Amino acid sequence: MGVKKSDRREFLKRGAALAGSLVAARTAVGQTPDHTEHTPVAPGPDAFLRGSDEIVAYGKRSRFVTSVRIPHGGRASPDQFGLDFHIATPLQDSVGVITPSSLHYMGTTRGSFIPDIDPEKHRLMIHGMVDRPLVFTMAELKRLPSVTRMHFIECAGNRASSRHTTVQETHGMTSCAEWTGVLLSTLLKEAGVHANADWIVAEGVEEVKGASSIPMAKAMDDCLLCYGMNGEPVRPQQGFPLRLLVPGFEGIFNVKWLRRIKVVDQYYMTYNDFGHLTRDPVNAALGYQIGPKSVITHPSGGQQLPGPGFYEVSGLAWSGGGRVARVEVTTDGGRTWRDADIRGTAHPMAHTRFSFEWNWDGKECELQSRCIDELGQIQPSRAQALEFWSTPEEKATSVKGQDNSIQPWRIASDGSVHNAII
Ligand SMILES: Nc1nc2c(c(=O)[nH]1)N[C@H]1C(S)=C(S)[C@@H](COP(=O)(O)O)O[C@H]1N2
Ligand SMILES: [Mo]
Repeated sequence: MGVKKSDRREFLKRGAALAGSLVAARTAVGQTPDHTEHTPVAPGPDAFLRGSDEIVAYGKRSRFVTSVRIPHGGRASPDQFGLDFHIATPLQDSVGVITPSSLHYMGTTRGSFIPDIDPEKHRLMIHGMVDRPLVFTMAELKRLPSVTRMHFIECAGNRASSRHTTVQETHGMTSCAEWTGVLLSTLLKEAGVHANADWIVAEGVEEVKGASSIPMAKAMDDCLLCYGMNGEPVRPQQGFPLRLLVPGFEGIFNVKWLRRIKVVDQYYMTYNDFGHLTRDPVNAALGYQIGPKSVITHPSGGQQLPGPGFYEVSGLAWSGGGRVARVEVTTDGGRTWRDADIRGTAHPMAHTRFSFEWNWDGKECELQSRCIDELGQIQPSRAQALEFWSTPEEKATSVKGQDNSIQPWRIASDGSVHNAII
């Protein structure tokens, strides 16, 4: 990623365009442009918040901030029995790259009562093909050297369809958090893995166990046993008190409420195999990886542009293959592509914010973004993703496997924004 240096002339030109459109935006809402020396006075607040023990103890967001998660996939959450199913993150309102823990998406393999685990009583067992089977308390895990890393998780069922109207519906089953914990390799080395042990099986506490087989090479590489998330303990919906993080792999591998790791010499079939995209142990590592993906979060479906002029087009890009190297944006439906700016640091297997300065001329147009990761993998078009996962004869309208295809948003001439998937 090179740092872009815009020369002074380019800078001044952009500055003038920006100032021009802001004046236009202000007059559009019925104010007089203010070219004189007097400074308009900002109004004071209508009211003040009364201090409360609750707000003192654990803050609260403004009542004017109303962004919330929604049930995903047409199923109520919670349902009539109090089970949670899939819940989607409001990406349309996201800024930066961290998903607040309260807004992190939630994925389940079969609907969950959230296990209510006392961390004092919780144990993690590592056994199977090891020299020394080990059992850890949470306190023991926290004494070990820790790492803190930014990583996204994405459910393999995070698919866009023409029926969706907002980015929360098309892409809300992914989130990104700062995770803290112990490298799984630290514990596996401590246990002493046998030479012919090529897999681990990781298991949660619930009755369906959320168990997955994971290649030993990945387990020894960058998998994390997390007790921390965004500066505090992992939330119950995300696996309190301990969850496995398998960076860049399909969401279902990231076992929550983790209680057991069995070291084995072959792929174990589990209930999760109903949820995996690939059941091919030979090409497992690549088959499990989330491909390069991106989406424009502003402007996105359901939003409204007030009128022509300057906008910062902004979105998120990520890849299971490593860092986001580049993001390209088109404002003419894919005829021409230009490099977007990467905002902040592109961490490996983490959401990465991109932005693109755009002057909208008020005509109908289509915005898209495309991610290129550090391996050189390029985010596919929808046609390519459909073709990859199904035969042309099937005439599929939804991607039958992982959908990392390019998302088009249509801006109508009245400024309304629409999902342009057909
Ligand atoms: N124990 C357990 N782990 C689990 C699941 C589960 O139901 N039980 N769901 C999986 C699925 S399908 C996904 S997509 C991710 C979602 O992680 P999140 O809820 O923290 O976003 O967790 C995975 N880990
Ligand atoms: Mo999932």
